[in-house]
Amino acid sequence: MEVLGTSTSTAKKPIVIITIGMAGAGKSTFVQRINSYLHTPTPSNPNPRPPYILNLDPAVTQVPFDANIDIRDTVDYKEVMKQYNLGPNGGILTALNLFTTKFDQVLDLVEKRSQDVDYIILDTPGQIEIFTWSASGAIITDAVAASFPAVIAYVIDTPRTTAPATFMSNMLYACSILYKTKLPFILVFNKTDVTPHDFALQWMTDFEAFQEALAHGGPGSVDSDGEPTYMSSLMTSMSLVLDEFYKSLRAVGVSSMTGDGVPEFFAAVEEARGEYEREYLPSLLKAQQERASQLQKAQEAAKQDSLQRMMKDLEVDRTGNPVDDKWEDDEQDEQDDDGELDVNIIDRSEDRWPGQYVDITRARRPGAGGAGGGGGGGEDEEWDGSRWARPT
Ligand SMILES: Nc1nc2c(ncn2[C@@H]2O[C@H](COP(=O)(O)OP(=O)(O)OP(=O)(O)O)[C@@H](O)[C@H]2O)c(=O)[nH]1
Ligand SMILES: [Mg+2]
Repeated sequence: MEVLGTSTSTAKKPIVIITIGMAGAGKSTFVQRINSYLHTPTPSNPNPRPPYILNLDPAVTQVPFDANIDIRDTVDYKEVMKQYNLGPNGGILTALNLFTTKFDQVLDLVEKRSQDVDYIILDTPGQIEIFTWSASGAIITDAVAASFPAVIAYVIDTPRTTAPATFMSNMLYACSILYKTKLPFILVFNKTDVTPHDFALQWMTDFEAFQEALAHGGPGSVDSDGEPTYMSSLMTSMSLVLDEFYKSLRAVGVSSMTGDGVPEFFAAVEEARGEYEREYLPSLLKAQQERASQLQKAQEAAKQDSLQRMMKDLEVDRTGNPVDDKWEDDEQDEQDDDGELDVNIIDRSEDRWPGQYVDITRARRPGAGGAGGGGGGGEDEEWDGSRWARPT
């Protein structure tokens, strides 16, 4: 994996669009829409370059686009639910965790194709918190953002956000993701064919207008004496916080149904690339340098330590402590490490679906022989009923 900092130029790198949003906001439809936009020739771009798409939603039954890498090829989330005795959300989360253990392979596949694509698009699971509040979501986001310029496309269900209180909670959620990832951020007000997003833009730019909407937000905003209620003053204070937040992002209105606003979205992505290079990249490089110097210090300390131990060993009677035995133990350990969970992620666009279903939920099955278990189309015919150990 090439880390961005080691490259002299980021100009040719594809940009990663991480699509995040509440359940049903239209993330997958949006990915499908921008995918079709990127396939469409225009007079200024007669030979468009299709994007590279990753589906990270293990529970989706059908995706409206051809994913290059699909989590469902690697993990069967229903099997995970059975084996770990989990509910649907726990199953999706564990499936994502299992997939993340192989994310280095995913990155290698993406790196291999990075010369041929301008955009890499990630579609995330329906339940937003599974991606935004899990270790695997953070690992995936950090890993892609360390390798490529990256931007968060936060998809909002515009018709469902017209109530000021709902709007504010959605914005607070967006705010928390911005501060967690620190990546350039685009608010995508989706479904503008149903409800135009003008009200949202007005609330974001005109604080008074939003206060006004809050005050007339229905019963509960003022008490019997005409004073603002607790909820109403809380919302006023929070909207002050949001006012600051709005300054650091861009907003576009899109209809994933009609394609309206998609060119504006890509203009915002290009701006975000500049922001990534100006703001995210320097702090990433600084963190990498700090980590490298810490690692160097730790390695030097470990070297000193082993040197001292070796000197001590030399003083020990060799017949009592045969060195050969130690050597063999180490070799054995290495073999065990390598043999574990030997699974390969599939790039569908490279290998046109060879019919070998690789399922890491079964990789530890005795006699499975590692990745793919020798093909078998993923059916249960040879499964002996053994299960993965539950997490301790
Ligand atoms: N009218 C309209 N409907 C839309 C638009 N975008 C998505 N939808 C509809 O919204 C519903 C949800 O869309 P999805 O793309 O599945 O949403 P999602 O965020 O991927 O859903 P989950 O992954 O299940 O959370 C579908 O019925 C879509 O047809 C849009 O721009 N306009
Ligand atoms: Mg979806």
